[in-house]
Amino acid sequence: MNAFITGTTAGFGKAIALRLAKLGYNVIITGRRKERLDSLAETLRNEFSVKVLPLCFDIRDKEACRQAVESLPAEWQKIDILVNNAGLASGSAPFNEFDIEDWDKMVDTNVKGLLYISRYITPLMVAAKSGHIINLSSIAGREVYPSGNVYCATKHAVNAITQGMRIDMLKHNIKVSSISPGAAETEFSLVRFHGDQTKADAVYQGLTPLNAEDIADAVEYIVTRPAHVNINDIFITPARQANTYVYNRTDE
Ligand code: NDP
Ligand code: 8X3
Repeated sequence: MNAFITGTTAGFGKAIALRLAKLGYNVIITGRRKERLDSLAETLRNEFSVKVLPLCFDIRDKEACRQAVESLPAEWQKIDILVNNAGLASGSAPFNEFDIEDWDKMVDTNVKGLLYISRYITPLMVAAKSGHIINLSSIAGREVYPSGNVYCATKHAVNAITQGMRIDMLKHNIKVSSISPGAAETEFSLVRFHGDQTKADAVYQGLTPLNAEDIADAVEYIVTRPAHVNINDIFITPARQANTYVYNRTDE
């Protein structure tokens, strides 16, 4: 069984790759940071004795996505699970002040990158008459919060794409699921705030956020259901989070 996971050099994607390897899947791991990919590949091979194929490319590059999928060796061409995880928030500002380059990054990665990879991989799943696609959405796909404008729009788009995929893939025996996490401590906030650690830390101040293992747990639950069951979405937040702006920040 093979799994293709995008964005495995950090956060959720890395934890998901480790978890799926633990479950016995051979894993195709992707991201832009080659050293991290190579190091993860070594860990996966040593710890779980699975096959690993690291592919280093920028998911915003349509041609690179096409090449990554079309150059898969024969033994990797049956993709049982695709986890569309690579994504980011870039910047936080009111709509009228937001850096347009940051908007481009988010739309190009979270929406267009997800579309490219999925468009190239779904024909392989259709040919195999089986497969499971898991899209990383967010609480931001359900709500919109101040200065979250386009990040929230990209995750709303992910939800629409997930529903569209589910309809069109149904007759091909391909399951489509999503996971919608609330605040989780990964490199996400550091990336959003362009490397400002103080601003990133403030996001999680006074509460125990979700961690990457919590999301790997959700993936494990989704992929271990019986054949007749599809989990449409798992909406998961820290216990101290009610929505995108109401937190109980009372931890020491
Ligand atoms: P991280 O920043 O820790 O990891 C993001 C991963 O995405 C990295 O491996 C990064 O790899 C990859 N990535 C980003 N841009 C590109 C690109 N252009 N091409 C290829 N890979 C890319 O974030 P998280 O693990 O937290 O986020 C994973 C997903 O979960 C995202 O879609 C995010 O929107 C979503 N999410 C996160 C939440 C959170 O609070 N953390 C909550 C809800 C959803 P590299 O830089 O090496 O390319
Ligand atoms: C990440 C969670 O609330 O920062 O998708 O948008 S949030």
